[in-house]
Amino acid sequence: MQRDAVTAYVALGANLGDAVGTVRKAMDDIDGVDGVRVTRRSSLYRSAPVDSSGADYINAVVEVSTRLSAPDLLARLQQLETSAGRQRAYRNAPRTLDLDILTYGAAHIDSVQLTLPHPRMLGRAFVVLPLAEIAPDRVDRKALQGVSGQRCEPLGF
Ligand code: PH2
Ligand code: MG
Ligand code: MG
Repeated sequence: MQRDAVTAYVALGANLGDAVGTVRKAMDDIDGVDGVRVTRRSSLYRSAPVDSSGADYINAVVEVSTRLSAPDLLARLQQLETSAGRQRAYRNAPRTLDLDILTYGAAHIDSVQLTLPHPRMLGRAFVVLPLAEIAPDRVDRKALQGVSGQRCEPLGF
């Protein structure tokens, strides 16, 4: 039996190489995964590294409708990170592509691989601003105010 489609949100980030091209392509690649459809795309944002180093990041968020389980979705996203040349040198190292599941339906998950909802999502402008653009009801005013001091500007699509 096929599972019902679940709405999930995925954050995209990159700050090595052609970050704009990588994030745009990643949105198409996510849509190309079997069992995953991208239903909304935020604009791209340029943001200052948070607890990280190197160039400014390019960030965005997409909404997906998926029939994959959360662990299967994570595994497919990690394959896309690897295909984009991602190396895991150290925690928060500059990266060619980072794909983080923010929420998966109403699921609360706390496993070694995956914590959902993403524990830091509402404290980061580079997640809160693009998420508010495509899913305003998922971001309250307090979260927007909380990140207002972080540099994060929209670049368009
Ligand atoms: N990702 C991190 C750490 N810091 N900073 C910005 N601006 N954008 C990111 O995507 C980002 C970060 C860990 O994944
Ligand atoms: Mg991340
Ligand atoms: Mg990640």
